[in-house]
Amino acid sequence: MADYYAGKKEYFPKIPKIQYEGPKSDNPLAFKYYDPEKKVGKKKMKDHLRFAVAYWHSFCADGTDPFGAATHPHPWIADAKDSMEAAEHKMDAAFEFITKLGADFYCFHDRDMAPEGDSPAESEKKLFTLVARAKKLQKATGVKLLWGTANLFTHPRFMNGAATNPEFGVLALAASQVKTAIDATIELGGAGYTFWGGREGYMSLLNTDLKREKDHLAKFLAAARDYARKQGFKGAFYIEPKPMEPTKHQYDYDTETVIGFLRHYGLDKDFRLNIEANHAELAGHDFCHELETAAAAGLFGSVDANRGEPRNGWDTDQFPSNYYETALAMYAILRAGGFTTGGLNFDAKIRRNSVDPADLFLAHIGGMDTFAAGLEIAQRIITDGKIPGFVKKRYSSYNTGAGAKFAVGELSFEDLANIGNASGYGKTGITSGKQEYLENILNQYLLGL
Ligand code: XLS
Ligand code: CA
Ligand code: CA
Repeated sequence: MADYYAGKKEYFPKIPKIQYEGPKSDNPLAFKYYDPEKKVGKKKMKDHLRFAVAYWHSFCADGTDPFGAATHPHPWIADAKDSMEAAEHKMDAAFEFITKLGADFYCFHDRDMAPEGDSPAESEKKLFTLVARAKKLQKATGVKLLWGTANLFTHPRFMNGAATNPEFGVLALAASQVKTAIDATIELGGAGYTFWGGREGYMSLLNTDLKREKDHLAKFLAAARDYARKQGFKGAFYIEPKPMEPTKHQYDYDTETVIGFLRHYGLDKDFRLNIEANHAELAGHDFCHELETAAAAGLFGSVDANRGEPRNGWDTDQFPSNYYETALAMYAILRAGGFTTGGLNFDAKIRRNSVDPADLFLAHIGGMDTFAAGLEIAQRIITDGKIPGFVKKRYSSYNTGAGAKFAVGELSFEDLANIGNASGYGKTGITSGKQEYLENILNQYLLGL
């Protein structure tokens, strides 16, 4: 690590390596709950949480919003002679940041890492120049790639979609881009590859053949999978649901919709869900609802860790700070068996007016602490056993006798009706759900931090 910094320009010179100092620390640049080596249950915190920094928000976004100019001038592009040198400096800054923060992973889009060229071949060359640099930096720092992806939404050619574009030519260009992004992901040892269908949806049904577009999307995904597997990629493919924005309706609306789509097209063996908290909210769901839904289908994969602003109807991508939400999320994740290829990717951006150089660190520290606290609380729920025990007991009438027979499909509908007729109404079903009792217990865990 010392070698890595030797002789290099530092982009965050005033920031030391972030350390764990515990809940009583008043050092803003220290972890209060995230203690990477601490064991929680059977694994270390860092292995449970697998934190990743998102290249796009942290090193490309500059505070621009639809109403105003950039507010985050990036020092790493200021002294660059051209866009390739700027991309190199940005990468150095990114690895310095990730290393000082102590996150183990990062995620990127092709166009975050390298600028587009004048032809697909030139774009590929540019990307691979940067991929070679990233490979060296990964080796020097120990930082790993959680997943790669292709940006199929920024360029005007994708205004009518990428894999769902009514023009075949655009779909083919999307394939060329995804092929290169998959190659880059493989070269960097990525544990996964994500598809977020930014413009895979529609603005109006008056100009859209919905069935054809979904069929094309499925064919595109299957072909991309086959290519990656042929190249030896063993990682997971993720679909990231989002209901809208930038389109009015996206085909990967929410987790349940994506599960139906994957199963309908036979893609559920290779594809998993990458669930984003803010997108869950836009779909009208709790974050933990989306996680539980994916886990129930055996398709849970990875997480884009952020939060929305409940009073806004758009994708604010804020850093997580609500440990009630992260506790319930980690409870779902632990019960799903935890992460294998996936992790917690901070798909989040600092606010437009967060203009101090330290703000990017503070945002990530807060996000990591919030998830570490969530993990500890989730583990407490499981170890203490009251809540899972209650749920188990709630369904216990399906464990023996006729209930057990029903659960394995051994009773006909007439059998069921006969059992109902024989039992009569009585007080059947008048049983407390105990929600308030359970909420009070959860609060005890939360406050006992
Ligand atoms: C945008 C998405 C995007 C994906 C990756 O809303 O969250 O950033 O995570 O393309
Ligand atoms: Ca995301
Ligand atoms: Ca988002």
